[in-house]
Amino acid sequence: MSSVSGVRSPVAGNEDVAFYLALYRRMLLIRRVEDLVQTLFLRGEVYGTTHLYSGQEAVAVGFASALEDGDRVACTYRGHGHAMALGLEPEPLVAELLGRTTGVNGGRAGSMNIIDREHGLLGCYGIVGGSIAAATGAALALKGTGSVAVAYFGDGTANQAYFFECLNFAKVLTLPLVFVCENNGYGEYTPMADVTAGSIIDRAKTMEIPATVVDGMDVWATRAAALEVIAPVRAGAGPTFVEARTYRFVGHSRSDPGKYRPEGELDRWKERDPLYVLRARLQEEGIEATPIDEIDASVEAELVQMEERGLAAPFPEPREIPEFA
Ligand SMILES: Cc1ncc(C[n+]2csc(CCOP(=O)(O)OP(=O)(O)O)c2C)c(N)n1
Ligand SMILES: [Mg+2]
Repeated sequence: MSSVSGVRSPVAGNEDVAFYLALYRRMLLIRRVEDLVQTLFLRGEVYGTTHLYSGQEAVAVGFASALEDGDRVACTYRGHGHAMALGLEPEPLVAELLGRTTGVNGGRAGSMNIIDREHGLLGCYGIVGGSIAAATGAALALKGTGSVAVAYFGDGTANQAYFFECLNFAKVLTLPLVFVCENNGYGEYTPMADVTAGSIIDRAKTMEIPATVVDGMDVWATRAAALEVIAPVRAGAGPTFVEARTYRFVGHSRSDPGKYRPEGELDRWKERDPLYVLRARLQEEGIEATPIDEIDASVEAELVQMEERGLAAPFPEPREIPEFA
């Protein structure tokens, strides 16, 4: 797994100004790429469906910043942000969604099936719970190596059979597995509270898996939590579980306007937009506005280029469908 310069620093206390700014740039890139993807989707340029990550950036970026080469990650269909947080550049991601040969999977995977082995991404799984099962298998292979597997999944996934089976399996076999539940309050159009008995972390605790809740809108908090909980997993202590409280700023998928959400809820969460939270923190750390504004401008320029180049790239040739006996 090759690291993106500055975005990964898996040792606590090793951060410098360039590292903080790189975190900001990566979170902003994720947000703006998702805006672009939505625009392209509504223009009919994106094949298949999309599930955008806007609002949840601090989870993927905070956790990815604490990972090392050799770690493996499985995520859900809401995976564009995870792929970019791990180090995939936006251009091959956007080209993939446009179905072009320059896409990370040659234009044949699309939004829900992205794989990026170079950065440790095993896959984005359209089947709810698929990411947990894939990461559990990876953790089995990684046992004793010092590397960890990370399973990202949503709150709705915590009500699935896979969830309980994999937690149990990981605990009994002392697997190096980090469960990261991204609790955004909804599974499709259903409020999580209406369909979930008790607390999610208590489900892990009852299996004696250490479990903690973190503010998923604050990249400082997610990074600190990741550094703290992953260290013992790496050392062989077995699985750990984190529930990141977060919110998606857009609908579930495609052009869902999210009308099922109570009035004012979105605005309240937007007050804690992870980009604002990070910007404020950067200024507290003494970083001036100028380099941050420069990042904003450079991201906009990058977006224009990636759209132009993506749309100009060729589609893959159709291949013969193999015959099965
Ligand atoms: C096994 C399975 N059942 C149902 C679905 C349909 N489905 C797609 S997304 C989704 C909601 C999942 O919610 P959550 O786990 O909270 O993730 P979020 O979309 O909020 O990130 C459902 C039920 C599916 N893809 N796979
Ligand atoms: Mg959810």
